[in-house]
Amino acid sequence: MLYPQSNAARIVMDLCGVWDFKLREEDAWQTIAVPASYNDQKADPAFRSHCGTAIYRTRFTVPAMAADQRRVLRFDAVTHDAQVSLNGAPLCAHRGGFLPFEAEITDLVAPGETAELVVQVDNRISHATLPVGNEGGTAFFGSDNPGIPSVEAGKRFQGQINLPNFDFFNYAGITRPVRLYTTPKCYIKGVTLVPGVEGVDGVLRYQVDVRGTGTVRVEIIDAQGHCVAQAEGAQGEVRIPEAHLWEPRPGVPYLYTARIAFDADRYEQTFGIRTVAVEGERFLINGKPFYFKGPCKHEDAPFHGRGLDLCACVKDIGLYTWLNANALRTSHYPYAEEMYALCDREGIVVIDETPAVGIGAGAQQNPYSTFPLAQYHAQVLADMIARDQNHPCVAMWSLGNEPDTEHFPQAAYDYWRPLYELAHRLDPQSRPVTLVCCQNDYTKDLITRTMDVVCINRYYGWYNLSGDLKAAKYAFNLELDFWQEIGKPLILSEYGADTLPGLHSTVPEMFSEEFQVAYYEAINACLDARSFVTGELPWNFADFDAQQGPMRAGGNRKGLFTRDRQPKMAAHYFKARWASLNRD
Ligand code: BDP
Repeated sequence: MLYPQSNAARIVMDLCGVWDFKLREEDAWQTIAVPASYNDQKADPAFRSHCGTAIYRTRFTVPAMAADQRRVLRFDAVTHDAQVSLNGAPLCAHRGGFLPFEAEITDLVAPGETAELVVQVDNRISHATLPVGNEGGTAFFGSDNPGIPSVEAGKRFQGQINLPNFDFFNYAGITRPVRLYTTPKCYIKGVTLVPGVEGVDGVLRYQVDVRGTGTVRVEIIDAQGHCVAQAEGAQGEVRIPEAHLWEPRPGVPYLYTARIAFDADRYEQTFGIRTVAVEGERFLINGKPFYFKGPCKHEDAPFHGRGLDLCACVKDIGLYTWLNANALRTSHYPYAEEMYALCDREGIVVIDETPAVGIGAGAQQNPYSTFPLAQYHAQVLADMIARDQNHPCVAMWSLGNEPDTEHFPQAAYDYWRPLYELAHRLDPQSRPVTLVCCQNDYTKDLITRTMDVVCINRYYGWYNLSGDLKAAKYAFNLELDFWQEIGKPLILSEYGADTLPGLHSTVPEMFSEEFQVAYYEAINACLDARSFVTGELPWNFADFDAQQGPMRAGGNRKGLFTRDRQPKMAAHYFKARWASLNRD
């Protein structure tokens, strides 16, 4: 799905602002900011603990000058499910909170007319949603003492609760922009660009999906604004002589633009010329070994929750540069499209992840046969690839995070392997594909080892062997011996220690800033001794909000930065390490 663009042929009208909102049909309307999660916008605790549907309302006028154009309403993300109506009539519905959807309204609202737009959002999570909820189960952290009659009665008293099977706050609402955009009647519907390199030249295969009749013309514009190649036809190949490659930091993330004309329509799609491949134990970008350095993130900020905040995006990517980082995993869902555009420009390599987090975590029974998600998961994967396929920053797809792969290893294989194959089939660039595996009995796991890159989340020295870094190193090294035999590149895709800023100790003990540094020094020493390790992604970039529980004091505190983006000692440690680490 193309990102909305305003140009000589198209208009984009931003519908963001302060909308009407209510948690329940019978409530009075209140004010709410769009885009943003609704949960932290009011002091009322009902906003934070709400479970179920909530209602947004606004009015907009279709510009009279758009009379001859198609008019489309686009929602970049509504978390998690949305039902949209226009002037009281159902318009469209969408399942899943992290990908865009749109509906044409050309024949529904006349130019110059004002329409009422109502969006009902549903924040309920369950075994049938991505991310996965745990209805009827126990909280993600804490056993809830099963079997004690009074506790069981207390759980029944709690009534309906929205238990996440994941460790981030279940923020909800209209979290990304809502826009009305126009196109000519004959229009460009999709653009697929596949860059390649031949000698010193770039070769771009392209395909333009159009509606209506006309001729497609493509011009390739370099970063200085010069046309360096052109072609005619809805699909074909252009050669870009002596191409500048898109290189991750500290290279030059050079971007070209494909300027596309079709009848009266126009669309400009930026792209980079670069190749991505896995060879033996190496991850290659432009044929050169690439080592992933950079913390995993969340879309999370005070007040906004998971709502798009462009200033926070720029600030965060600026801090990646400050850290000498070159990579980011979009844990645990596809991020806002603006973030990928930023990473294209800043040279940050992205591992793009579906919202499949927590499938079967803590499962007593085979989650794959009990809660069939495969078809929906495949759809989400397809939509994510369709949305993000042209971004040069995206170097790998992640099918999901920390599913059960240990207790039902064959069922896990049968579930994830077709998704792996689907990702390769759907992506015209056939980028490497991974699945991020939970700390478990890796000898039983059958699927992780079949991925192009082995990604493992490990908490030796934190959740297990807690505080004992010598034992943590010993155990982690034993596991690394196992993976070395598999002969694939390995990324340590999460590792970390909760740390309270300002808590210091001369003897590094858990939760102190000194311990966080000592923990990373210990684990990194293991990584530095293994040539098949091809990346390190500390957990997490910044402290982030999570469901309350006995393991979470003011959210998850494993950030290298605080939630308001001030560095802990570990941020300085990684800044120095990544400045001198030379593993590419
Ligand atoms: C990992 C999860 C991540 C959590 C992290 C933690 O992938 O979402 O936040 O543990 O516990 O298992 O900090």
